[in-house]
Amino acid sequence: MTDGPRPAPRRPIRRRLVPLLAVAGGALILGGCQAPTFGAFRGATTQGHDEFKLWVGLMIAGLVVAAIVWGLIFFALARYRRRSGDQMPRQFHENLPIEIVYTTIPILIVAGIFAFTVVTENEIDAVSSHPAEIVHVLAYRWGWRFSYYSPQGRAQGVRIETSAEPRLLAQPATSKQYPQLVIPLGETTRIVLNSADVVHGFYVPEFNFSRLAQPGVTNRFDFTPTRPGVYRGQCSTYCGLYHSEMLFSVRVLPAPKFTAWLASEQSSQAAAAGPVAAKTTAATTTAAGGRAAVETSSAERGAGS
Ligand SMILES: [Cu+2]
Repeated sequence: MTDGPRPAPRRPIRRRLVPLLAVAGGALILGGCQAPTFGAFRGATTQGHDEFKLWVGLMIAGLVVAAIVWGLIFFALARYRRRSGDQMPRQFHENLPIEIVYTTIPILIVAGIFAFTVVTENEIDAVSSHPAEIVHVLAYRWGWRFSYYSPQGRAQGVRIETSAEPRLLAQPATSKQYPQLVIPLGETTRIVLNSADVVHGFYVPEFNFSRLAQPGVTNRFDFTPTRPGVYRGQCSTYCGLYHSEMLFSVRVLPAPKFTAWLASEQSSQAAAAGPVAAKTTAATTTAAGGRAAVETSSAERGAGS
């Protein structure tokens, strides 16, 4: 008789491990029905919700992979731990089937992530041929201008813009110090985004959406809000001294209220400012007119819908 390696108790460990993995995997899969947000917003637009679903899917896929990897590591640690009387185990250099498996599986995972990402990005970037409203957004140092256009591209005489002098206000983005983009609930608003000077970023966290505002480039995208409310927005690309003051908010109103708001803005802005209507949203309105005139960029004028 030899005193070779003691046969390990295979059955008991496997029996205990299989139900454990099944319970953990089942909890993860069932947990997907009421998925946690994993730090993201659920998305207050249809586009933002698509982004949220992709994010949650990737996080769950990552956790499943992590669970399998950790499970195999701990299984190997427990199953093949050193025991008294052990001898050097059999040594070998390669195992072709295992190498094929551990090369193929990651390739399939990455291909799957790529496919889901492309499909989701295409959904988010798709622009409707019949938007209910068109808003030209002009970013400039250091503010925003929102100009409203009809679906046919006619200016509606409503303009909301930053009017406070550039200085460190350090207020919340939803404060009245900053401009507010108002859009209708459940309808598609086309945003036509430009920059008058340097690269800025148009970012609304609760829409799970950010896009660069670039001089000489027009970016178009749609928002279809699903929840009324007020959402903060900010410049997401460092653009200079008062970058932190490039704040704004988005208010989503039910469609009838939006129509009423637009009509009241049209009449009040026409009465207040004559041919060039501009709404001032801050208490400090002094230099706003001058800055607006300087910053009416050719970019915005050239940006058709
Ligand atoms: Cu900026």
